[in-house]
Formats: sequence, structure tokens, C-alpha cells
Amino acid sequence: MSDIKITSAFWREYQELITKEVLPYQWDVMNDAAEVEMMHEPGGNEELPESSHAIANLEIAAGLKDGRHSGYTFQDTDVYKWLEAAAYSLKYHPDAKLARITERLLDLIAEAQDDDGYLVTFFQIEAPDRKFARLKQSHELYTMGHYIEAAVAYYEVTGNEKALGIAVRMADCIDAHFGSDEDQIAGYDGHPEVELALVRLYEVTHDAKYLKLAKFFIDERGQDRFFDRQMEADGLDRDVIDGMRNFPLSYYQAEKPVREQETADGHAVRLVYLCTGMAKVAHLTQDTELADACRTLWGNIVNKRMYVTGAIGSTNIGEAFTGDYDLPNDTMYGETCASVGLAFFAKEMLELDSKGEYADVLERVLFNSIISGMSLDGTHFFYVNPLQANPGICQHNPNRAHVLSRRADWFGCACCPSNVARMVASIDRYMYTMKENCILMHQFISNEATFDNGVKVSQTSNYPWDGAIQCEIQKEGSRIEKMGIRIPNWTEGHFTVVVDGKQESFVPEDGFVYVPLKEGKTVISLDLDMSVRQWQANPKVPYNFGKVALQRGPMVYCLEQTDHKADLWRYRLTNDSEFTYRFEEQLLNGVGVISGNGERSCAPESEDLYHAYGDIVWEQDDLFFIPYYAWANREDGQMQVWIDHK
Ligand code: FUB
Ligand code: ZN
Repeated sequence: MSDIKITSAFWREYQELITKEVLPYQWDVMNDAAEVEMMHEPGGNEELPESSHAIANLEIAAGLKDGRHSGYTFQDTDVYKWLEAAAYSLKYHPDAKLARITERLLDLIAEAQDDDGYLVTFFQIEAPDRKFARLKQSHELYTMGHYIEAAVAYYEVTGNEKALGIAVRMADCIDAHFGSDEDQIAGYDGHPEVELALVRLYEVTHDAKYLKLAKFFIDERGQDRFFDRQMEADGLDRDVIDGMRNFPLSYYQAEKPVREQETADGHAVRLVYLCTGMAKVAHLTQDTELADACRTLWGNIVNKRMYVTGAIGSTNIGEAFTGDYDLPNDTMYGETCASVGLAFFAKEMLELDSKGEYADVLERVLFNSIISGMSLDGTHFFYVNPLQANPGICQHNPNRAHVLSRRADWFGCACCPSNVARMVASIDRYMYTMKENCILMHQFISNEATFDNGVKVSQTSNYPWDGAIQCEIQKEGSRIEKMGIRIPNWTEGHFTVVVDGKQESFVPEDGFVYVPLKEGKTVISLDLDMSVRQWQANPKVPYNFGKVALQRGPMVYCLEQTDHKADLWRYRLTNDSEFTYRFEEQLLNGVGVISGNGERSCAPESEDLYHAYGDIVWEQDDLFFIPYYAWANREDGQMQVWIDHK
């Protein structure tokens, strides 16, 4: 419904990085043509493979090559998320070479697909008799869901019917096998994903059976002993992924029906993918009960279980949520994919309700916990995004071994690298939400937008470093009457809005101010207060008690060891701390940094493990903060977001 071109210097640079570095690098890795050190996936139990083998699996399934499958049952999804990212990249950066690669890849995928539409290379190659027989572990619908998402994106960008045809055959295969008829499987995948993918397919094909199938999967979830029945029939100990058998049903969001779930439990990526599908279905079918279930889960995540960077998932055991206010900083998970999924969920919640809080969280994950997942050179990735890291300890303590302080080349389970790629490449889809007579402008990422309802928007700023945002809105014969502009919660109400040269005193409603649009041009100048802010966590969060985290604009900040002469935990801020912000062109590809005066403890250096209390002397010292997303791009060392406060 719209054509949006990102012009923001910050995000253009990221998008060009995706096109020029990330996609070629990931393509080589998936073709086993890059020298990479494989890193064990932080939550994993599988043997570490030597290489990705993802394209080779498709070639074997297509009969073009002999060999065994290698990697996870869902190894194909690396290729599909890459393809999706490539599709978005072809939109903002047309490139004949990339287009040829994607077309050839689609030929390969078409050849690998079975005649009935099924395509999961692990089962095709290794266990054709066990298709759809062990959904608790198999990831078959998850895998096909990722292809469907990629195909929809590819079709939207290129109009390529072949890509969509493969997806339609896949979805028809799923539709034939799953449902309430006697000869069908009344069940669902252990890893939600296909729900949101089927809705995406419905959005382009308008075939209601895909929406119905998505709803079926959502409502079937948690209804009976489906997983147990399947596992008993397939053979209890015939795992296709080691170590998953004993996870509780809540890990799979299958303990009870989704409409009855009140807390965000289990595997974090699964939960937010599920919620995204639920919110999409709720919106399109006007299912108010399902929408309420989404609101409940949203509220529990963001009010009790989300890190200040937007990361979610407090433990590596099951890559999962734990309990309310349990947000440890240095043993946490915060998987990149979970932040991507939270962005998906936030976007869909904006479709349901015009509330700024959804867009606040969307902004928080975009500027912090998603892009932290990728190095500034685009070839190294975090799976876990901690708020505190100490390489000396992580290397020795198995409870912290999943917390890396350097991004890895690649992972045995490489779900995150391509997820960050597709997210950044599709950032234009996260700027606006269309309502009946209003457009919500909820992100401040400079862009030129043309909507098919007769409205054009030109938004310019030097955000995220500067809070002055200029918008020119051209309206011609449109039903749109107003522009809802988000006032971020981090401004604490400090903002000004000038419309056509006149300062207005708008009061935000649920986080938005609504500017009436006249025929012709309306010029809006928004000024958001970019003071450095110190946040405290709710006192129920034990790990952050007595500490503060710094934020300026949408960016959360952190300390890195390389800028400090002592261990980071020896620093503290005081009531007298003052902060100075400046932009450092030469640092970390250009970042806004914050200096602050504080104190450093000068405990006597001693070989004694313990000594009498009372001999800590505090000296004045300066602290130097960089944006969280940019950490771990210099020498290896400690990092800390929450800082002691005197
Ligand atoms: O299970 C598929 C993906 O692998 C999940 O989304 C990630 O958390 C990782 O476990
Ligand atoms: Zn991941």
C-alpha cells in the first residue's frame, strides 16, 4: 500500500552493509565457500558441524548431488531468511548479480520440493518415512513457514510468480495434512512460525484457506496431548534434536490454549513468533478475545520480562523467559532472533491498537538489541546479547559460557545472522501504521513515503543523534485526516510540535499527538528532548538495584573496558555526575558518545581474597559511554550497561 524509501544516514549505511557485505558473506557461508570458525550455538546440544551445508542439503534433496544431510532439521531456514533479506535488498538496491543468484536459488528450491509440495531437506534425505511424525521437535512447519515468508517478500518486490508458486504448493501441502478431518493431523509445530507466514501468504493471495489454517494452528495449540501421542507413535527415544525431549510443554507454549496464557513463558523466539501470528489473525478476523490474549502477553513481556535494551529471554536453558523481574545481566540470553520477533509483535500490536508503547518498544529493539547482533563490518554475529560481559569469567564459568564478548563468524545453529539481515533490509516496513482516517508515524527514521491513499510524506532528521525532525506531508483528495506522531516515552513529555510555523500545545493520547492534515502541504517540525537520561529498574529487579542505565534518544549506552583503566564494576556515578554528549566521527563508524564524571574505587591491590571492610577509597574519574549496539567492535573486554550509583 505504500512505497517507502529510507533516507536516514544511519539506516542507509546499515542497509548498504546488508547488500554489500552481509548478503555476499552469508551466501558464501551457506555454500561452504567461506573460511569460518563455527561457534557452538549457545543453547545447543548437537555436535558442532564443520560447515553450514545449507545449500548442499537443498542440492542433495533436489537430486543434484549425493550425500547426507548436515545440520539441524531446520537448516533450510538459513537459506530462506537470507532469500527474504535479498528480496528486500533488491528493492532498495537493485543488483543484477544478486537477482541472478536468487533466481537460480529459486530454481534449486523448486527442484528440491516434492511433488506434493513438501520441502524440508532433513526429512526428505534422512527420514522420508517420518514426515510430520514428530512435530514437537521436527520444525517442519517452522521451516516451510520461513520459505513462505521469503517467497511472499520476493513476490512483493519482484512479482516473481515462481517463488510464490512454490509457497502456495507448500501451504497447500500443509493444508492437506493438517486439520480436523479424520485423516488429518490435529496438531501443530513445536516452533510457532507457520501461523504468521500463512497470514502473510493470505495477504498476497487473498485465499482465505491460509488465514483459516493459521487460526487452526493457533487454536489447536495446547489443547491436548498431541506431542506425547506423536512421540509415542514415532518412538519416544528417536529424537531428531538432542536434548529437547524433556523441556516442559510451556517451552513450546503448549501447556494450555493460547487464549488462556497469562504470562510469557518458554522459549522466547517461539513465544513472540506465536504472538505475531496471533495478533495478525486477531486483527484480520476481528477476534477480540485473541487480541486480548495478545495484550496480556505483551504486557507481561514489556512490563516484567524485558531488558532495557529490548532484549528478551533471561536464561540459556531453553533459550527462555523465566519469571517476572528476573533479568540477570551476565547470564541472560537475549537472543537476536527474539528481539527480531518482538519487533514483529510490536508492529502487529500497532495494527490492533493505536498505542505509542508498542512503537516505543519497536524503537528500543531496532536501535539496540537487534543491531547489536551484528558487527559493524557485517560479518560477525551475536546470538546472545548480554547487558554485561566479562570475557575472563565467561571463558571459565560454564554457566556463562553462552555469553560471548566477541561476535562469532557463524553458528552451528545460525538462526540469528539471517534474521538480523532480513530485519534491517526491511526496516521501511516498520515506519508507519495505517488507520481508518489517520496515518501513525511512529518511527523517526528519515524516509520518503508515498501512500496509495493520496498522501506523501517526507521525513528528514539526523536521528538517532538529533531530536529535530522535519516532516512535509502532501495530501491530495485523501480520506486521511490526520497524522499521528509518536512522542517517545523516553522524552518524559519534553517535546515541541510546530505545525506550519505555529507552535501547538498538543497533549499526547496513548503516546501520539494527532496533527490535522489539510489539502496540500502541511509542514510539521518535531523537537524531541535528547537529554541524557538515567533509568532505574523497578526495585524488584535484584540485579539492577542501586544502578542506572544511560539512554539518549532511542540509544541505550554502555561502558567498555577499552575506554577505562580499571575493571568496570569499580566505577560508579554520583548525584554530581554530569554528562556531555558529542558525536565522534572517527569512532565505531561515527557514534554519539557520552562522557560523565563519576568515581572509581581504589581498593588496595592485594593478593588477599578478603580483607576488612572500610579501606575502599573512591577517586574522581570519568566514565565514557558508547551506544550499546556498537559494543564488541574494538578489542575484547568487559562491557556493562547498568552502572552503580552512589
Ligand atoms: O529452533 C529454531 C531456532 O533455533 C530458534 O528460534 C532459536 O532460538 C534457535 O533455537
Ligand atoms: Zn537466533
